[in-house]
Amino acid sequence: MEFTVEDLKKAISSKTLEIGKEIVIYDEVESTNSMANELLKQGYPSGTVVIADRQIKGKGRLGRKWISPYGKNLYMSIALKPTIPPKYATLLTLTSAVACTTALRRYTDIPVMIKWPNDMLVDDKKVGGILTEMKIEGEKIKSAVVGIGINVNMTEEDIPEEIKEIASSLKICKGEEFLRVLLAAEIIKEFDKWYQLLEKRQRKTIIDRWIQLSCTIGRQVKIVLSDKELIAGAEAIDEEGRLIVKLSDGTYEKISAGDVTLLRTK
Ligand code: BT5
Repeated sequence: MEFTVEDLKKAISSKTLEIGKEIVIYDEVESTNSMANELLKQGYPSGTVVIADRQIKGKGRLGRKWISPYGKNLYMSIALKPTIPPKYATLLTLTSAVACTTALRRYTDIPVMIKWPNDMLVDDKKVGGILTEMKIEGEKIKSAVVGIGINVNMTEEDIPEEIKEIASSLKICKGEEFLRVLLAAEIIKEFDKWYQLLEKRQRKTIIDRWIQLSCTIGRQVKIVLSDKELIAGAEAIDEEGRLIVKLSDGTYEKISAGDVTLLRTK
């Protein structure tokens, strides 16, 4: 990795309250999410950040893979012990998307948008994704790991055929390279701020900001659920972070997990 923990801490400069108190950087891991989980088990505190230069088994949602070439992108996980009730679990992903998107916009000036629940898009192509994994015990979230993958300096040639149609990178969007250390620092600072709001139950502030940054609300979408497919209008987000959609017969459904494809522009 071209930067050290000290470099990153210097770039963060301000004192974050919780996120980044401990930072561990690896050259190569199977998945930063799995490693963050492992560190939590070993007693590392909530807010520990894990970064790697390459992932051998980078994970997407639902057993999918996250393509993680060496030295180009940001692969980062944040280990947490949230105090929010499990019913607000989806909100942790939305909070993370708000933090990452705000940080990306500030550092790159690219108009990154969020697609519900976890994609960061530029011109409808994916430049980043978030994978939240949780351990729930009874009525409590025992631990959570938020994994953040951002395509930073990948070129068109670096993008494998299987995702060429759907993926992009900050470099492709803007025509210049970005420093991963500065991007990681921005994300950590924003994450600290938004995560505190979540912990303080400021759900409306988070959801309002999410809606401002979203390219999902107001669009016609296709939703693939485990048992069916729906075509509907994306109308709103409820206070648990679920997507409220209006079907052609005028009825509404609340979606808490599923894949969304955007069908028409606003
Ligand atoms: C996600 O899943 O978007 C979550 C990605 C989270 C990755 C981070 S990296 C650090 C941390 N450690 C991990 O092991 N994971 C997290 P999902 O919505 O399921 O999207 C996965 C799909 O996106 C794949 O099936 C591909 O179609 C596509 N994809 C895979 N790699 C990609 C990439 N680098 N850029 C854009 N799209 C990609």
